[in-house]
Amino acid sequence: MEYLRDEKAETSKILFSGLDDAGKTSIILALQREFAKIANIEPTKGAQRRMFEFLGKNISEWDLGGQQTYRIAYLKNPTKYFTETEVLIYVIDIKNKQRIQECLSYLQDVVNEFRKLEIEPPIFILFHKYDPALSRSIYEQIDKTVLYLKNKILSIPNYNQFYFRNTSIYNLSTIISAMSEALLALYPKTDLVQKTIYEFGIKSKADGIAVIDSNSLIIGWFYRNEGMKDILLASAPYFLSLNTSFDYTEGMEGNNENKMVIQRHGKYFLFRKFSLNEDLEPFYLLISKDTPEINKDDFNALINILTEILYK
Ligand SMILES: Nc1nc2c(ncn2[C@@H]2O[C@H](COP(=O)(O)OP(=O)(O)OP(=O)(O)O)[C@@H](O)[C@H]2O)c(=O)[nH]1
Ligand SMILES: [Mg+2]
Repeated sequence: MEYLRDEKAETSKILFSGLDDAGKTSIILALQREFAKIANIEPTKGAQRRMFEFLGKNISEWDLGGQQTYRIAYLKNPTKYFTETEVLIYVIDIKNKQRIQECLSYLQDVVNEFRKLEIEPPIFILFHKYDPALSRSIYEQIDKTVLYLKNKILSIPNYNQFYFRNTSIYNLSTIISAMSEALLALYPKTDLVQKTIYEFGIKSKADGIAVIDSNSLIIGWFYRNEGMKDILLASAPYFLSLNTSFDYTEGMEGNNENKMVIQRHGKYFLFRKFSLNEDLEPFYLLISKDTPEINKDDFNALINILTEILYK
């Protein structure tokens, strides 16, 4: 892992921006399943940086506190804050109609900075606080605001890199899929990985598959219907937590296969740890199927192909 950490070219910068109170830090904490910290969250002071690894790349994550004084400071010093951005996550509190114009205006400011810096990173617009179980009239209102914002944003001239997602920290799968997609935008080989996992899904007669990394980010998936997708995305991080709590048995290896199986609705959900490269963090396969086994040869073939794609 060390040789990668030293390699500057392997670091990608991902920026979280938006107004104060939008939910940026909450999203970052939700991804880490730090729900207790979200309960006591304070406004972020200035830029908070964190490094983590994703698919062998170092990701430098910048959480730009959104209070007005900070926003002004970032715009005054664009080379410090916006330079070399490879992905922007722009978070909008979709429930706060009063601040929609302010929100659009700041997005425009950020896009202008990108233009000046001559970069055009993909911008993932998160319509955030799109919480589950709201009343119908609230959803109707929110959907109207979303539509209005989409139109406005798509009419920003000469910028064609907008992607829209609805998210809520109360629906973890929305956070995980939006963040995974944003990070996968950094990888040219994403389609190949996806195709490989898809083919493995068909071959193993799976109902669904999610391959995640140790931050519960999804690197590839396969599912036969949307319901299965939601189950897999929502449960994968909890399988990961459960797996970590059992990890103390690692000292007793022997025939420890590092596999967990749950039976539900006549289906089996298997969770399995695997490595593609000894120097890097492991990955995890979550697969739903009719039998509690995975064909060893098919699984080994999957590992070989993924290694080939990602590390050769
Ligand atoms: N209803 C709802 N509230 C949320 C959601 N995500 C975050 N919040 C709340 O929004 C408030 C602000 O969240 P933060 O994560 O601190 O917002 P921020 O964008 O980091 O704010 P700054 O650091 O000031 O820029 C907190 O009270 C969170 O509990 C969500 O999905 N739904
Ligand atoms: Mg914050």
